[in-house]
Amino acid sequence: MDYVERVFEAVKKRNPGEAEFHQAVNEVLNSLRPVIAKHPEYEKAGLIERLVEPERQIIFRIPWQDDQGKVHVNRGFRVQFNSAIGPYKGGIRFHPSVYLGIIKFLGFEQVFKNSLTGLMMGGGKGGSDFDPKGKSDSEIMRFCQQFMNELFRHIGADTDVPAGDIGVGGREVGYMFGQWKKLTNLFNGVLTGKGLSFGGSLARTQATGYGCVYFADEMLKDLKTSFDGKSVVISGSGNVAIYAHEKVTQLGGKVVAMSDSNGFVHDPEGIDLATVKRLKEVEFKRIKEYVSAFPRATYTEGCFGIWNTKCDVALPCATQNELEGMAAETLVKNGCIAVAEGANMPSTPEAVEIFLAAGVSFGPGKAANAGGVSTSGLEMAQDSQRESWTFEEVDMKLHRIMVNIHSAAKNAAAEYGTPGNLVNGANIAGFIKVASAMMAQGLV
Ligand code: NDP
Ligand code: 2IT
Repeated sequence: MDYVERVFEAVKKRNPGEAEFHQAVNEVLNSLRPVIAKHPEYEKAGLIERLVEPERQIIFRIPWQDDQGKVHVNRGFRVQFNSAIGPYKGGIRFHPSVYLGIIKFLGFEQVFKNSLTGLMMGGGKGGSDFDPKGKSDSEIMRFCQQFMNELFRHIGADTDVPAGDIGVGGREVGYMFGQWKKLTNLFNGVLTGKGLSFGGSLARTQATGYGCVYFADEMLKDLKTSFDGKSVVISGSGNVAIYAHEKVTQLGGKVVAMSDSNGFVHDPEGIDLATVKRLKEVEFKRIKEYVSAFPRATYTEGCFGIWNTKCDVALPCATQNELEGMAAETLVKNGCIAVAEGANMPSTPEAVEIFLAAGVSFGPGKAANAGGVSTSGLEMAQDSQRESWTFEEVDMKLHRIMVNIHSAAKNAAAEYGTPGNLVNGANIAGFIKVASAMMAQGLV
């Protein structure tokens, strides 16, 4: 067994039952082989063993009362994975599937993603197995307050800066910020994704979706083409999916299918974004309702079928492991030329293999969806300066960051012997900065 294999075996043994965490670690470690081979000092310093072990993991009880007065107990998590290059930074997810393995996979990915942005941010992630679906506004508020009643002692503007993720958007960040302020008597940039009236950044709402499309646009440029006239399938219909749709449409593409966890809609004329925004951002309804507004569209039960829709570009923007091997084969067969991941780890390892083998341009999540956390970094900068930049200014910086991430991943892929493989490139480019900071800071 070589060094990488030994570390991976130890990860599986030490973190039993955490399949998503194993999957994320395995992919990164495999990419890093040529870098590790060039740097024997890493093994001496136990660098990879340290890289795969979170600096701190916090698990806590969240008791809360529903509108009927019934008591519920959920579990809260914050995994502070790596602070070598900046304060821990990463979102909070509220979804019933959340357990330690999900938060650890997300925190691990975040370390490399945040490094790729070029900003001063370490990696972390948090969340709860709380299910926000069907909850009243006051239940959501009470839950967020109770979540913060424990989290506040572990975070801080220069320590750990949470944000949103699945099930956590502007409303939840607002409630958490309010409770943080109440508990600490501080007003600072401890959370990002805040409302514009209390330190939020313009373009943060759009950032992940826009950033993913900016990244995909760079991939298409390498294929000597663009979004103009392309048909695009976007899974999900949440924050990332909606703003990916908006940017694809601005660039001349046509989004023909979108989904939620229940099923997907196909509209050959192009999905009307205003209708999706109304259904999802205002009325909190299911994507199925789209066909009431547009009878020309069809609804299919089950979210996995969306990848059977013929398209030129696929943007998985819902959740982990939502695009499996068979779906990848279908996409390839139907002539898909590029896949950029708006979600975190949406393609299974088998699907990634299929895309790479078929020569489909593939942009992995930690690079393609880094626009969200990049703009969070820009929000932190604005908060520190007590300033707010215009939408155009933030969007321009976001665009520049995405172009830079694409070229960093592309260059690293070529330098380490796998030209065009943005999976290897993103993992290597993200790792190099973190590794050099960890080496410089000694055994801590
Ligand atoms: P939202 O909560 O706004 O939307 C999530 C969307 O994905 C919904 O349409 C949801 O459907 C669907 N979805 C969630 N879980 C599942 C599931 N288990 N199976 C099928 N569909 C599911 O979240 P975001 O848009 O913010 O996040 C989407 C993805 O993007 C996640 O992987 C997240 O980690 C990633 N990401 C988000 C960033 C951000 O800034 N928000 C930044 C970078 C990455 P339903 O409503 O039915 O649950
Ligand atoms: O996965 C992610 O990068 C996010 N959910 C955004 C994190 C952030 O801190 O903005």
